[in-house]
Amino acid sequence: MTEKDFKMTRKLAEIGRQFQIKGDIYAFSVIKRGNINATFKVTFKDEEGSIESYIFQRINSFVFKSPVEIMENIELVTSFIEKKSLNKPSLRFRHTKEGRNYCYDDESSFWRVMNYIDSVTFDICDDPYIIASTGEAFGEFMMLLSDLDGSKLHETIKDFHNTGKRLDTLYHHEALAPDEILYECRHELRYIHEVGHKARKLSDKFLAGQFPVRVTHNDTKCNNVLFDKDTKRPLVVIDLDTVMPGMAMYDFGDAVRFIANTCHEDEPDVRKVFFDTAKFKAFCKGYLGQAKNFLTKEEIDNLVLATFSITIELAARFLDDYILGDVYFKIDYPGHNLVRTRCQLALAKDIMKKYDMLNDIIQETIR
Ligand code: GN1
Ligand code: MG
Repeated sequence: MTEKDFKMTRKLAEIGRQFQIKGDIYAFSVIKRGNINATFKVTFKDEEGSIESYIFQRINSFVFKSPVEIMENIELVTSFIEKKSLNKPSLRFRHTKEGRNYCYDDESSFWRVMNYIDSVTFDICDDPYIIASTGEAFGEFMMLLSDLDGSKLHETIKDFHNTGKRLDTLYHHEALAPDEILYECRHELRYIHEVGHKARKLSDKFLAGQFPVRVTHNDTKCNNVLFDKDTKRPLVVIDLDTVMPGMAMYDFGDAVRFIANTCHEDEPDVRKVFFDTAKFKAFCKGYLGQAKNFLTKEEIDNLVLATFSITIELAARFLDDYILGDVYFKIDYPGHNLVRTRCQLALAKDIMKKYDMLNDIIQETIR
């Protein structure tokens, strides 16, 4: 065992004790998913030899300034869902002796622990059945929460999907950036300025009270749905850190931004990046099957604009982080955030090209 692994085992064991988990650590591995938190699968063996696995997560306190509020939101949402969705596994968080669903380690890092659900996830997905099931899972998630009073939830990251504010932040940092960075990002910045007014339209209208406030997930990537290994049916929606009051349309948009991309979110060769209409159609079938029962006509008519808008918003966030020196998103190599930006912009341009066709698919699906 390396020195690093030894230290980590000790740390995880200490967290496990705080959450009253019996036994000793038998194995652990890092789950390399997500751009923000650190996630581990940790397996314990107790005195009788029985083995149990858990998910341990260290919360990124730079991104999540009030993690206790996040855990309050999560408690509310998971218990609300658990009461309604019988026969399905649910996310259960461990509690400390004091009854808290979080703890701190000796370095003041914030930790939480939940049950491990044996399952598969998909980072990229070509199977229309899985894509439709992902849509169904997110549609159902929102339907289950449709009668939860959103005002009970904390807005854990203020202005998270306020596209106008995200763009203004980028423009502000652009004005302060050194010339070589501005030169390097000139094409990306030019395009974002060109389409910014269109991309901010929906979130401006939402802030003016013109769309319903719903309980939304706010990070609807397909790898946030766990699937049964054998039946390939969706089991449960995970990553509830950003569950907040928000726009339904953006949850849809964020999901198809990710799942209908022909490539990964950070594909360096943008010539390969397209918005796949067949994947989009499959997602719409699953999602709208659930969501057409609660979305308004105006929301449905704006789903494609929402897709474009959130893609531009994310591009602006990646670019802003690149300009600031990668302070927010975890990166695997220098320039990673610029690569992500370029990939999202290539996707946004293709969405624009296919705009009318995508709207037709939506109208056909609800008919
Ligand atoms: C971040 O860490 P992860 O993958 O759950 C980000 C999302 C972005 C996503 C892009 C709290 O999510 O908003 O869409 O990266 N989450 C936060 O991959 O900023
Ligand atoms: Mg997330």
